[in-house]
Amino acid sequence: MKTKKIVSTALIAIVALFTISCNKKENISIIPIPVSIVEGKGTFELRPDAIINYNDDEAASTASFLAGMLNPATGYEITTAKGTEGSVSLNIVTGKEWKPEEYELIVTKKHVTINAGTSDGLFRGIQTLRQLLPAEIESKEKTKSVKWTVPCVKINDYPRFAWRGMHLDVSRHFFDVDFVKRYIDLIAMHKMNVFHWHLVDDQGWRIEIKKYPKLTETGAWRVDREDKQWNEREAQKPGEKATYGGFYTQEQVKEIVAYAAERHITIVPEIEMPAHVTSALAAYPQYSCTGGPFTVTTGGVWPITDIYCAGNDSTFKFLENVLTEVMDIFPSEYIHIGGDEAARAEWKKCPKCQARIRKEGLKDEAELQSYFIKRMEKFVSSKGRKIIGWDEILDGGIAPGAAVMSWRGFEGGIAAAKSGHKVVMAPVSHCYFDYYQGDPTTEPLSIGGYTTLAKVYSFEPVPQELTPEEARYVIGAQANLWTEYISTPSHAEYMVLPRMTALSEVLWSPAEKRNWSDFSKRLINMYRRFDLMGVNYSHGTYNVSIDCSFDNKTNAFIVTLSSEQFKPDIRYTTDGSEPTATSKKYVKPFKITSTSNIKAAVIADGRIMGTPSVKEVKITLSTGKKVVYNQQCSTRYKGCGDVTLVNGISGSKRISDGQWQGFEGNDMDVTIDLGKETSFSKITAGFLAAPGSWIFLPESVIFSVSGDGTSFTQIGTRVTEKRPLDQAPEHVDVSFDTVSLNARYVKIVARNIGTCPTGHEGEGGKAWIFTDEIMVEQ
Ligand code: TNX
Repeated sequence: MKTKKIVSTALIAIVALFTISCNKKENISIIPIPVSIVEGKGTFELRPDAIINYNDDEAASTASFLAGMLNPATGYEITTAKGTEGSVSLNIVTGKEWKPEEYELIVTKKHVTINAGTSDGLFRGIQTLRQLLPAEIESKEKTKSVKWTVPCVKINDYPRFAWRGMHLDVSRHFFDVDFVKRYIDLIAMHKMNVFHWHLVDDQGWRIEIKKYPKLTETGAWRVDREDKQWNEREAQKPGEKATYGGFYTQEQVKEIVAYAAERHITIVPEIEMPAHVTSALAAYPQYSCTGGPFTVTTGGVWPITDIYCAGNDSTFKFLENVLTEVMDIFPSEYIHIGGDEAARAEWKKCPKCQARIRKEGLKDEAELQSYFIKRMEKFVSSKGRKIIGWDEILDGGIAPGAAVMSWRGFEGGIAAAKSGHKVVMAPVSHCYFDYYQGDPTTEPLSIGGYTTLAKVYSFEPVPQELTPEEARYVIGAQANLWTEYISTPSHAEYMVLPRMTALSEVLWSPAEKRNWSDFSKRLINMYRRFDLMGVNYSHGTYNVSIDCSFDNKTNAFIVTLSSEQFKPDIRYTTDGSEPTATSKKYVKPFKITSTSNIKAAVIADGRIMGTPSVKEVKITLSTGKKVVYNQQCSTRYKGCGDVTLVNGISGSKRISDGQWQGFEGNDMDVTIDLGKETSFSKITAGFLAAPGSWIFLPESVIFSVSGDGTSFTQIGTRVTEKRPLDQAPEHVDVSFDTVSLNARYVKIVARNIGTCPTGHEGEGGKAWIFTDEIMVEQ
C-alpha cells in the first residue's frame, strides 16, 4: 500500500516535469508507435548494479523476463527483487482505470518505471523499453563499448485491438519446437498477443492425440516429394515409405503453451474440419464417407473432396475426443475448428449423409456443413470454450456464439459483425504473408498474390460498411502464413518480416497515428535489431519500382522511380548495364525517347541493396496509338486501361501487374489505329501461358490490315503450339513478318480455346487469354 502511494506521488511530479520539457524525438524509434510519447531531457544509464524491483507477485515473471532480456548483451547480472529499491521498477498499480494491456513507462535520469494494471500491460511495456535501448541489446553475446542508455521519456500506451494475431501453418511443412518458439518471440516483440497454430491439414497431422495414436504415427508423415513443385506432386504409390514430416508430443505442446503464456500470448489451436483432413483420414479412414483408403497428401490437392462423413455419429465422437485432449492442453478462450474449402461431392453420394439431411430437415449439403459445425460448437461451448472458424462457417447458417475469421475478403466479416458475431479480419488482400511481397522475378517462388509492406500498412481492419455499434464486433485481425511454398525457418521469417512489423502498428496504434513515411524511418531501427537477432527478413523495401508512362505529345516515356525505403538513394542506368553506387542518381521523373533497358537500385552504405529492378521500354510504331476493342476485355483484368496494349511495356509473370488484359472465354479482337498510313514489316502480340491460373495461349492469331478501318485484308495467321497443362507461367510472343506494307489500321484477333481442356482442373470452365502488348515495327 505504502509503495503504491509513493509511486503515485512520484508520478504526479514526473508528469509535471515532462509536460514542460521539449519535444525532440530523434532517437526514439518505437514500433508499434505508442499512443503518447512525451520526451524529456537527458538519459538514464543502465548499470551493472541495476536491480529490477517489483511491487506485486503478479509482476515477478515479467521482471525476470526483463532481466533475461537485458543480461546477455550487457553482460550484466541484473537481478530482480520484490519491494526493494531498484533503478528499474515494475509496478502493478491499482485504483486507476487501466485499459486492457495498458502501461505507462517513465524514464528519468535515475529511474525506469513501468506501471500497469496487469502483468499483460507490464509485459507490453518492457517491449517498449527494449526498443528505447540501443539496438545492440538484441545481441545474444556480450557487447562491449555500448553505453546502455535510455532517453528520458514518458509514454502512455495501450492497443487498439484485442486480437493481434499471427498464424503459422505447420502442416504443409513441419516446423520444429525451436522455430515455433522463435516465432512466438517475434510475436511478443511486436506486442502481438495471439498465435494461431494451424496444426492440421491434408499434408500432415501435427499434434499427438493419446486416444488416436495413428493420427501422428500415420498422419504426420508423407512421401518426400520436396524436389517437385507443390502442385506437381504425385500421390504416394504402393510400397513407398512416408518419411517426410513430424509432430509435436503433448509434452512439447505444453512447453510451447507455457512459453507463449510467459510472453502474454494466447495460442489458439486449429483443428480443421470437415475438410483439409486427408492426414487424419489416412490414419482413420472410417471417419470418411467412402472408407478410403487414403494416403497423406504429398502436395497440392484441389478440390478437397475427401472430408469427414457428416452422417456418421462416430465421426463426431472422434472429433469430440480429439478436442477434449486439445482443450486439456490449450487454455485459450477460442478453439479454431477450420471449416474452410470443403467440397461436398462425397456428402451428395453418401447414404449416411443424405439420411442425416432428411432426418434433420436440412435443405442441402451446405446446411449439412452448418449442422456439422453447430454440433461441434455445442460440444466446445459445453466445455466453457468458444469456437472460431474460417468465414465459410457462415454458409448455411452460423453456429450461435461462433466467431468468424474473415479470409476471403472483408464480406464474411461484415456479415458476421452485422449479425452480432465476433470477427477477426484476415483478408487475403492484406493479411496473406505467403503472398509475394515484391517483384516475383526476383522473389523466392511463392503461392502467388502480391502484398507489399505498404499494402499491409494501409490495412484498415474495420470496414466502413459497419456502424460504430457493429464495428465493436471486429475484435482484431491477424496475418496468416500458409507454408505450401515455405519449408525452412529462414524462409518463414523472410515472409513475415517486416510485414508483421507493419501489421503490428495497424493493430496496436491509434488509426490516426499511422504515418507511412514516419513508419519507414522507424523501420530502419527494427532492421538493425533483426540483424542482431539473427533473423532473416525481406529487404523488399529496398526494391525500386520503375513506373513508366508514354506521353503521346512528346513521343517519350516519363519514368518515375520509387522505393518503400525512407528517402532512398536510387541510382539507375538506361542502357542495360548494372547500376552501381556511382551511377546516375535519381532526383525526379525523367524522359526516355528511345527503346531502353532501365535498371535501378537503392544504395546504402555505399553498396547496392537487394536485387536491381529492371524494366524494358520499347518504342515501336504502335506505342501510344489508339486501340479499338472489337470485343471487350474482362473488367477484372483491364491492365492499366486502353493504353495497356500499346504502352511499350511487357507484362511480368504476375498477372495483376497492371500490364495484362484478360479475355474470359472470348477472343482478343482489337484494331490499332496508327493515326496515318504507315509502313511496317512486323506485327507482334504478347501472350501469357499460365494454365495453373486457367490462362492459355490462343489457338491461333490472325493479322489483318486496312487503309480505312472498315474493309480489312487478312495478311496472315499464326497457330500456336500446344503446351503441357502443368507448365510454369511463360511469356510467349506471337509474331508475323511480312514484306513492307503500308496501312493505317492493324487488326489482331487471337482465338480463345474457349473452355479449359480435358484433364485440366478447370475442365469445361471458361479459358482466359492474357495479352500484354502489341507491337508494330518497321
Ligand atoms: C486458402 S485461408 C486456404 C489455405 C491455403 C491458403 C493459401 C484458408 C482458410 N484456406 O488452405 O493454404 O489459401 O494461401
